[in-house]
Amino acid sequence: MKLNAEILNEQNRRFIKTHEPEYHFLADKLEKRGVDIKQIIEKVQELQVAIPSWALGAGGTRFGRFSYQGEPASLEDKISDVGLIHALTNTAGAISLHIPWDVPGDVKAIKELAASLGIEFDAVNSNTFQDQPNMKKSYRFGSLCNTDSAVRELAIQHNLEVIDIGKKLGSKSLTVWLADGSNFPGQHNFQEALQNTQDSLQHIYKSMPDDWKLFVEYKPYEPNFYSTVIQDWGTSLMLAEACGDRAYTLIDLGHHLPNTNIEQIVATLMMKGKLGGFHFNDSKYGDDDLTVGSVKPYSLFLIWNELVYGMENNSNNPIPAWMIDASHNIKDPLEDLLQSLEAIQIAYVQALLVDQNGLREAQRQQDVTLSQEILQDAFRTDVRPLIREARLLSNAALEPLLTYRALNLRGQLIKERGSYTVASGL
Ligand code: PSV
Ligand code: MN
Ligand code: MN
Repeated sequence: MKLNAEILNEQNRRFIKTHEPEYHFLADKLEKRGVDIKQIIEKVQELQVAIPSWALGAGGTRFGRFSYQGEPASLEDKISDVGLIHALTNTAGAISLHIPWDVPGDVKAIKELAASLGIEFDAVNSNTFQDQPNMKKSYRFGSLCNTDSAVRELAIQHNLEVIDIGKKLGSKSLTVWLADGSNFPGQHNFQEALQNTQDSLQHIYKSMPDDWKLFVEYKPYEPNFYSTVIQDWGTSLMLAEACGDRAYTLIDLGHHLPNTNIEQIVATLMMKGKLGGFHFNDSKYGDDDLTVGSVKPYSLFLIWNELVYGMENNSNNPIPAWMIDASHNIKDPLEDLLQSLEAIQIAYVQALLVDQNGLREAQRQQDVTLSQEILQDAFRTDVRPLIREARLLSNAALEPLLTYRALNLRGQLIKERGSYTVASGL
């Protein structure tokens, strides 16, 4: 199923009368303050967030999984789902694949399909947290960290195969998230596990094409509950530095212990030019993978504030590869992704509205109250009319979620794919 400009224009006509006065009111107000509206709209139009192939079906917990009707059953289905979200929002112009879940059959056809929908291939992800059929050795006790060199070699070879697949599709980066860790004190020699991981990552890094980046993701716990080899940003940064210039740390918002100051981690990594990848989601307790912005929108804004500051001031840091890494247990995955994309855009635009000069001056004057006021003033601005305008100018939907529902897109997917479906890879 494909959406075209005609269908979207027709839908947009329903909302334009409400949108126009709201947009002009906000634009006038901000322009009077010296905000360059055109530039903000262009920035919104440029922001593209990759959708992970594993977020297009219903996720689950260890207690069960409730299938969502019309789920994608193949890589082609997943790409066309991302195409729908991208057509509605003009913000999801990339897909991130997980191997071996998404091994492409006909590479040429897959590339053509993606190109026809304006979708690029973002980072490819390796999977050494599950054993695959007919594997000679098991990842039960870890992969790149394993005490058994034969297991490490298997895991390294898998990463090299993932790079090969990515090369064929046009990806330019590899994300490594490891489940490696220990469940009980005494199980690991911490130093040996870290050293093995570093040696393995260096091997993978050296095998990457010269124009590729390596993203090293960290996570403090789960699936191992005593220790994780790459537990935090410091360990990830150390490993990235040991690999080389094109290795970076990847932040996943759910991969922190409660109350960690993530915005400060963003600032630290960007100052060092080492923030390469970014996974959005939200959480109340741990790696909950909830809809972005659904629980802690102010934290998301503070994080974006540091991202914007870093993008403007740290030219040594590449623009991070943005991705949503969420799991949809009870909502329609596509609706959930639409909500996440909008939450990302809202926090981004609010951060763009921060009066940076005023804030620097207030900080110099040590005016704590004013500093807080400046941040909160931006956060409390309803920026949705600007985001709608950006979508309108990109021929996307003024109201993606309402349009998705009005066109009964899920109903159409169910008609095409069936009512009981299991997304491939889950
Ligand atoms: C596991 O925690 C995880 O959610 C990581 O965030 C990875 O990015 C993702 O799975 C895919 O491997
Ligand atoms: Mn992640
Ligand atoms: Mn995670």
